[in-house]
Amino acid sequence: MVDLAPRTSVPDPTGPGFIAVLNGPNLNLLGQREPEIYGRDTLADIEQLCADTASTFGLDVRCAQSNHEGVLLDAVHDWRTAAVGFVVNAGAFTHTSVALRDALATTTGPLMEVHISNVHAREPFRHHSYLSDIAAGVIVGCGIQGYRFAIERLVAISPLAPREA
Ligand code: CA2
Repeated sequence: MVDLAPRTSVPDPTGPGFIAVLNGPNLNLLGQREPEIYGRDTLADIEQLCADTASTFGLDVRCAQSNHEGVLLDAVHDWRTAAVGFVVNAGAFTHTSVALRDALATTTGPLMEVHISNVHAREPFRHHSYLSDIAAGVIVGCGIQGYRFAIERLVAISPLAPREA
């Protein structure tokens, strides 16, 4: 049976603000295949890195990964007005999904698009993104460090981020 619940590994926070981290199809397989492209880190490593990075700014994370487009849409809808910002690696949906783009265009906080690999050095079909022109920034080819950079950038630019008094 297909499990349509998003995989979440970081519990919902009770704190004042959170960064939403969305990962798309097949990213649950990270660390198991194609290490020459994606490295050896796992999805759990990414989510822990995001939680650690966000915590340095007094923020929590809510993480979701799904292989189902509609599940990712539901996560965006659930968090779209509450999240300080979104870090999204939509995987192959980056190159195909107008629906995910339309959902992400409704968020209150900014969007950072992340790709572990340098999509521009790969096949031509990976060069187009339905998300890049609605994103505040795009980080490609930096491995899982890109997620950390994306959170640092969201904190710098989001009107919903905590500020020094
Ligand atoms: O580089 C990225 O982060 C991508 O978003 C990864 C997607 C790909 O479709 C995008 O073009 C670029 C694919 C993720 C697949 O992940 C796997 C992990 C391990 C083994 C096989 C696939």
